[in-house]
Amino acid sequence: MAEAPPVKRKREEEEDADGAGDAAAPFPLAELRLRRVLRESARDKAVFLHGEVTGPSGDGTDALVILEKTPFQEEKLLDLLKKHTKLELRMHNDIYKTYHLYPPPELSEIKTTVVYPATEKHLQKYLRQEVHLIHETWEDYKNITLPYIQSQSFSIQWVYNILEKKAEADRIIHENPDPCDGFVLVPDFKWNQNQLDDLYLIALVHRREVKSLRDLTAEHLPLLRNILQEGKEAIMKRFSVPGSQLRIYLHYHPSYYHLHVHFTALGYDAPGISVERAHLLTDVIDNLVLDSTYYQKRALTFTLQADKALFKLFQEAGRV
Ligand code: GTA
Repeated sequence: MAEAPPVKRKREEEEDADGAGDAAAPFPLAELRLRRVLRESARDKAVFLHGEVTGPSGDGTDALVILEKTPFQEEKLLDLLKKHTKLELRMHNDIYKTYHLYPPPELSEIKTTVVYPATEKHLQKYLRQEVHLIHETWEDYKNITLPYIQSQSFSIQWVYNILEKKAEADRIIHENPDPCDGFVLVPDFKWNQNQLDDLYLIALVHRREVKSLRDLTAEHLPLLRNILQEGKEAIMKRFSVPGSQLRIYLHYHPSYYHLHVHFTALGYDAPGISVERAHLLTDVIDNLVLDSTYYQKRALTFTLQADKALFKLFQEAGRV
């Protein structure tokens, strides 16, 4: 894929207005000019677009738009079969036939995620690129990674908005308000809550100084156990999905350096569940019980995109 052209930005990540007020304004989709397709995934049935909002509301501001076909909703299947407007034959051989079915608009929604204004880092994140495995020792973390994430990481204003009830307050599924061992559980951005097949929730901790797995010690065990126990109970209560059918894990590295835990349906291949990124919460708890400084000792393996500044720092240090 060609190198991304420079991106115009109206607002940088670092400008940390709480952004919660933007939610009311509808995104001007009709004024979007497509600049390029960053990535498409036949498997996920999703396409990641870089657009530019032109006209009075945008003035050339960059936007990231993700279009994604959603899973079938069982309760709407009858409507889909009965209300379809057109069934068009594509192929016929003996008893075998394939068709294209054209459903009415209300049964053919496309989940649309918008980041607007988008920074260059948002666009880079979704651009399909070559990836490499990095084996990060604790020394690498201290000398290379930590200074990098302290200066470069994505804004976590959206997390503070949730914790302070400035955004998504009506979506909270469960809260333990303890400032040290408490957290908020909300549906993840990626889940439209229409069906349980792709159930995805996220637990955001109240304390603000824990960036990632690397910061965890036995001191955080009460917090992690609360997330595991109360998160499972809340999901059972609200969605009737038992804990044995949930995949509960942390990402290393996460995109956002404020400790959070992912809860996804076990049967769902959510983005980011691969062995080089996901760490099961139960394993994390067990490791910390065995050794409080486990995550300050062991090397952690993850992937980095070849054009990421962090990858270049690892290369310069001769660690790739
Ligand atoms: N409720 O405002 C928010 C919000 N934001 C900004 C992010 N999240 C939010 N949730 C709520 N409100 O699961 C969620 C994200 C993510 C979690 C952060 O917070 O949806 P993370 O720090 O470990 O980072 O988790 P992660 O997993 O990289 O998150 P992100 O940003 O979603 O990246 C997803 C990766 O999955 C991308 O790199 C992309 O390659 C891939 N992907 C594949 N399909 C999709 C898809 N349909 N939508 C988004 N990403 C997809």
